[in-house]
Amino acid sequence: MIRRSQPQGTLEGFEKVFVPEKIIVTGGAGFIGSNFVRWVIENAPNAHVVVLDKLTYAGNINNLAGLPEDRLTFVKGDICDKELVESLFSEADAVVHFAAESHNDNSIANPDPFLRTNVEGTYTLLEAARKYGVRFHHVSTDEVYGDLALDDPSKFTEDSPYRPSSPYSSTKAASDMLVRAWHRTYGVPITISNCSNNYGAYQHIEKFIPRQITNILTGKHPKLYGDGLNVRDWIHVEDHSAAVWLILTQGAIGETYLIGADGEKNNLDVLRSILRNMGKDPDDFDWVKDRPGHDRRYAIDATKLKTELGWRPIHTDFDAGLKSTIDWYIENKPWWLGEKEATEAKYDATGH
Ligand code: NAD
Ligand code: TDX
Repeated sequence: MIRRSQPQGTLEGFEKVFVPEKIIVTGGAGFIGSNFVRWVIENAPNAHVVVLDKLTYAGNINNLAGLPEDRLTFVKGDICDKELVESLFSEADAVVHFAAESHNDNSIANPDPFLRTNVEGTYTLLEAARKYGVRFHHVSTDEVYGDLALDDPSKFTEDSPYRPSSPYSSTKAASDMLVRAWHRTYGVPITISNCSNNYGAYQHIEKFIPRQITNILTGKHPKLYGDGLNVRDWIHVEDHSAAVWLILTQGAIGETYLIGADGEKNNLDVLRSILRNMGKDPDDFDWVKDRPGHDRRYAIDATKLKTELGWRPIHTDFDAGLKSTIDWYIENKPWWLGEKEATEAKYDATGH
């Protein structure tokens, strides 16, 4: 049964579980978006998914290959295209908004598309949600909270202050603020999630883990920034997808939930695990110059998501998840090989 959300945006008078029948997934041809689409098709048999994706360098239509055509509609387009967005929203119950420029290093080299897609794009979607009363789940990042010191015992919570460091994270922070304001001022029925670093299949090879795996597979040295001691809180992408679905369907309107799986590891340890799992010498990598403004440590306290919505991660063995991710890149060479040269050329230009 469709529970169409109302502009007042409270759960009052509504059933506890929101069951959308037609969901727009922006950025559904990207890494996490396509995983979420697969997750919905496998786990929500009554839902029809409409993917809206511009197919930038990071989007790949093949990420959705093999999914049933009667459950999925693909629309190639820009989230900044108001007319297109309105035509899709006029027929949808919910939107799950993944589309973004997502890579910190790219944002440092050229912030322009980050402002446009992450800020103006989110604004365009919010206006359409306001017009058509569409439930809006905004997918964001823990990077909006800045970073923590290595010796700080605390973790990010929903109450941590916003302190973004990079052009990427500041545009994501701006988008979170827009979403909150559209809820408070116009009553758009929103939820927000801020997740930690994802890993798994279909992740673009510009990102840390797949870059190192594919460097090894093409005879290049892995590259480690700075002193290698920066900590990221790793979560398997399937655990992220399950959490987003839970928040969309059972989260309280207007609320923010942090998503993380207690996966803190420093980059040096992750790289050595990759090298070990691929039968290489654990010191066989290059130290390269640090990222400007490089966040030191991220760590998520997911207590709210666990206690209020009962979420638990399934992929709790990082080494097992890493092994299956390595296997995926070995088995799916045609998926990434054509991108490798251009991706490394971008890094060469910045000394990374
Ligand atoms: P990605 O770069 O792999 O995919 C982004 C997708 O958005 C691509 O398919 C791209 O074509 C599409 N896109 C970009 N600009 C668009 C536009 N203007 N209109 C329509 N589509 C457009 O990103 P990802 O790693 O899958 O991240 C997805 C979302 O999750 C982002 O919002 C990101 O901020 C957030 N997030 C990512 C992580 C992570 O570890 N990767 C962690 C937390 C949150
Ligand atoms: O070659 C590399 N060597 C290296 O040491 C690359 C590409 C990265 N790094 C370091 C930088 C970071 O400390 O590894 C860490 C992870 O880097 P990225 O994969 O670029 O991720 P990060 O900057 O942490 O951001 C990611 O997590 C949060 C996603 O890209 C964001 O979209 C998400 O919001």
